[in-house]
Amino acid sequence: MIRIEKHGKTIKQKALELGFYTVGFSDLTQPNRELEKFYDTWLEKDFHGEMHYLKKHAAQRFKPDLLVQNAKSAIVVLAPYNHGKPQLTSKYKISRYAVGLDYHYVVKQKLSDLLAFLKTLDPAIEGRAFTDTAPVPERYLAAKAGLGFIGKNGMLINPEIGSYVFIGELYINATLEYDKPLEGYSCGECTRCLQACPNNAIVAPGEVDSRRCISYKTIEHKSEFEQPENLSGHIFGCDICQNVCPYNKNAPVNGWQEFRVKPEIAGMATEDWEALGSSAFKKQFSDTVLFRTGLRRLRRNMKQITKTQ
Ligand code: B12
Repeated sequence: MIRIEKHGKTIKQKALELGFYTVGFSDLTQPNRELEKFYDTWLEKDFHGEMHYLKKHAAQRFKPDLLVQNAKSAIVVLAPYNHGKPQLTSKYKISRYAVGLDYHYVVKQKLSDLLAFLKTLDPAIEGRAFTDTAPVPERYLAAKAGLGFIGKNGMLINPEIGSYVFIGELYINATLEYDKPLEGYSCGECTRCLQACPNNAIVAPGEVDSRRCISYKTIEHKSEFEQPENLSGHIFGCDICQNVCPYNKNAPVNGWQEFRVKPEIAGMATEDWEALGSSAFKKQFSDTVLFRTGLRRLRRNMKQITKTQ
């Protein structure tokens, strides 16, 4: 058994030095049946829509050993991306998390640096870095590590900086002294997010039916739209349920530089988007999350917005 409790402080300090806003430790060895049931029920209701990978890899999600041999702990971090509402030339809206560099690479790189640091403390440490890249219950682990609470919009909300944060984690084969969930924070009586969602995607506090969510419709939905869809002007992602959240009202604009709006995105006029060809798309956007979704879906979304205006 590898025990690194005595290095807990040093590890946290290193994570902050790397730029993470906050960091906490979660135990991976205690299954949470209630959480598993919540997830299974969510899938049974078909709330995942066409995201078949969520069902296919459901077993791995609650068996950390299937991702990292002898997984004992998750070191969970938050990477802020808030730079305020993106100032875009075009009428087409893009959510805040998508206007800068692709976070999968940016956050994973810093997590790899953290893992390299852990290995200097004990060469026997093995681990893997994730950020939206594997079947990991990221919001649950972040809440368990005391980094925030789950809001009615389903988001992990940090009471100090709100919810415009990515969650990342290292699964490692060593034990640590674990953090406790935050106490005393909640949404209270507030239901602004439930009311603001144009498609009523938040079907119950903390429960999102993806198929109704604009983020899902614009990014994950694969085929043409069968019926007129209200995308509220978004061609990629959606921030409505976060924009109205009081915890984000005075959220500091402390996003990482990498997540600043790319000039290529800010400067694109509506006509530029509509005329965008595949080679220019690749050249300008291959380092963003827009590229993963592809130009075909973006064009479909533009068409839908124009049609329903
Ligand atoms: C699939 C997915 C989506 C889907 C479904 C979203 C959803 N709400 O379930 C779609 C495409 C709609 C989506 C949209 C967005 N996503 Co997304 N998405 C994911 C992904 C890959 C899996 C989420 C999932 O499994 N959902 C199923 C539900 C059941 O689980 P969950 O949301 O993870 O967590 C719930 C449970 O854990 C439960 N819970 C927590 N603790 C406990 C404890 C107990 C005992 C119980 C019973 C339940 C419980 O509460 C949570 C909310 O319902 C994660 C990455 C990951 N591996 O986790 C990113 C992730 C959740 N997404 C993220 C982001 C940024 C977004 C968007 C903001 C992007 C955008 N601007 O368009 C929106 C937000 C929409 C919203 N309000 O949720 C971030 C969220 C960061 C944060 N602060 O919370 C994540 C964590 C990626 C990352 N690494 O940063 N996403």
